[in-house]
Amino acid sequence: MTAQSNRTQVIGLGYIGLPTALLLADTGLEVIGVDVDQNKINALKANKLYFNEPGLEKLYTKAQDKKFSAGSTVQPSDTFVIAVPTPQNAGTADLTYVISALRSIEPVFQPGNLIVIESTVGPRDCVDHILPLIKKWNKPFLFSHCPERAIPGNTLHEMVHNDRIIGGIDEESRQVTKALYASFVKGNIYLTDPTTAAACKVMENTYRSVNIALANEFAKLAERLDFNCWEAIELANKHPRVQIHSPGPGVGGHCIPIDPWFFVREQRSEESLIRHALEINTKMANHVVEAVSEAIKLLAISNPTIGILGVAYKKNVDDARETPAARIAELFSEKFQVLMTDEHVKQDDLKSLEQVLSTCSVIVLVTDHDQYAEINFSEYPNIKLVYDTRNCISANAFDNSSAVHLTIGKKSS
Ligand code: SAJ
Repeated sequence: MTAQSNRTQVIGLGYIGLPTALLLADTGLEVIGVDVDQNKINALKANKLYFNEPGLEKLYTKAQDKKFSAGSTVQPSDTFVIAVPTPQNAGTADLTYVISALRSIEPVFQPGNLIVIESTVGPRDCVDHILPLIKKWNKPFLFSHCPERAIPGNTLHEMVHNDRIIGGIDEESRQVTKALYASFVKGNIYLTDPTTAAACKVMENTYRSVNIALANEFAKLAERLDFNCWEAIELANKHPRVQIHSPGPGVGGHCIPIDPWFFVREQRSEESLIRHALEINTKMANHVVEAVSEAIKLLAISNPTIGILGVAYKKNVDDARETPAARIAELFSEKFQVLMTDEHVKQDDLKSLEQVLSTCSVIVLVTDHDQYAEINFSEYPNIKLVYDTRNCISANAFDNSSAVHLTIGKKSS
């Protein structure tokens, strides 16, 4: 019973599925990308990509000369890679899309085919929910969970160079899946079972969430105790066993604010460090709004209009899922008029950067897109206060400007 991996189908052509499909196609494999969203298929057929990621366009152009095609129906294949969203639902991974992908595979599934789940799932989801469903088909199968570990903004590089963890149900599943991934992964490939693979993925994102929460606590302490948190973190990180993360306006994206809940839900005690970290990160939005509101009062800025720079959840990406900018804008809009800008993100309610800079009296930088480091505030005499949640605006940007410049994690003086 060996899947030949001659034809591979990638189900779900999003931030992970499309790059994975193209990397596989680049190795010469026949790859069919499938998505239920006809707009995505139409875009691909019209040679258009629907999200930006360094190197993706070039890879897509190359894939067209290879055996890559996109469509909306699942075809018979040796291998099916599922990379559909698993949103959080009451602390669990919502498996609706995974299950519907499996249902679309069922009619074309042949004995010995391989199914790989790339979507992030809870540690026991493969064993408790996904495998029982496949077993009902009564055909021998190979199965692995190979959680994606690439970061938006550097997806292709990380997909090729990061180590991968493959959790197969048996040795044959592990080896066949390893052969598939080894065709494009240059990092090490480690083999384990599906539950351990899923637990690793959730642990990785939990580690980051808790470490960011710690940095956020340090930032608030720095403001009380009058030290520069950014400098202190840089110096503390000179210690060979310390790696403190960066404070900020809170945490966004589809992983760090979500995946740790898969563990919290399994914890029997209310005293969860992981839950507390998630809450600390969410409440950074309140911290930002309180700090800015206090400064507005102190500086006696009347009728302030708040301009939010950056809506994406992190620098230089076009992804606004779970972004702290949304929470911050909502809190501000209870008291003030708010304008938002982000030239990476496509959203109807956004203004141009120039419009925000030339009309607002208070600027709150939420996302550290490169372009914001080049703003010269002396060109905008209307701006009275700038609050930087990422420590990315240098003092030079305020040469010949009378605006007050505050940074999270530094005491306001
Ligand atoms: N952030 C901070 N301080 C930091 C680092 C990040 O406030 O020191 C914020 C960011 O601004 C952003 C959020 O946290 O709002 C998350 O960004 P991120 O760059 O930490 O992570 P993601 O969500 O883009 O990608 C993560 C990655 N996981 C890890 O680094 C452990 C990526 O490798 C995973 O593939 C991805 O989650 C995922 O899909 O799980």
